[in-house]
Amino acid sequence: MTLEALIFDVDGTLADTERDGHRPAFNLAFQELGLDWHWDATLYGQLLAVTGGKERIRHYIQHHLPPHARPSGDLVAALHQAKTRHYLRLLESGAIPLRPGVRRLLEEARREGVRLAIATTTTEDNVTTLLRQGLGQDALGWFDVIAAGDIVPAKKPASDIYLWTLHALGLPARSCVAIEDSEWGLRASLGAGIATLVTVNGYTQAQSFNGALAVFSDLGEPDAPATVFNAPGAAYALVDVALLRRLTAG
Ligand code: XBP
Ligand code: MG
Repeated sequence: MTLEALIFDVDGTLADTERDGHRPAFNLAFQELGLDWHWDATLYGQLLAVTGGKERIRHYIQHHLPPHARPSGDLVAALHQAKTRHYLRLLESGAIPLRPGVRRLLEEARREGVRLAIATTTTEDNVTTLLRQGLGQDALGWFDVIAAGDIVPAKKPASDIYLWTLHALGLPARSCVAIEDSEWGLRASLGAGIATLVTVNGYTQAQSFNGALAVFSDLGEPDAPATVFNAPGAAYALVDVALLRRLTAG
């Protein structure tokens, strides 16, 4: 297999965005619309089983609120627009840095001629703002494809967003590697036939990652080696293009 492209998930992978980013943005939107709803970190961890912010709000209304407490009108679109506005403001404040090794691997891939793409459930605005904030204004040009949110009918763990990304890249799955953080994300990329490396975070570390190339704590930095979870003692402490080529050479 020749490695032609890396396809990155966003939330939890490029940055640890959920607990201290999306979650407070949801809570600010609830306040703004006069609702007494509050998603604490534990409840949010449960709600992350539903991908997509609009779908998550709808799930919360249907499964966590008694019938008499459910809003009469359909507030989902208005709530999600307000939440996205708050989330973008959080990103623009610089409050959410890229995870270890992300910039290093992206820059190395570019030097090595490995193409870059994004395949995410979140909105395109959220992605472009995170990339500009974390990598600089010209960062969008690093990516041949940015596939985000509602451009596909079904969100992860469905493989739609990865199949869309492969088509847009004009590449077969065997020429690509995906980087994900969650079980649902892994199922989506594997379902599209894409070899996938997982870097976990606080919300996903206990999930199952059968079929992953490898499971790491993060992508690692030379002065801050990563922990390899599914190959204890493995002699690699950071994820680089050479390792990805080695892991997919078989
Ligand atoms: C994670 C998601 C997203 C975010 C919230 O996406 O499931 O829905 O939690 O973002 P990823 P939105 O595929 O990057 O892990 O409110 O914009 O959906
Ligand atoms: Mg993710």
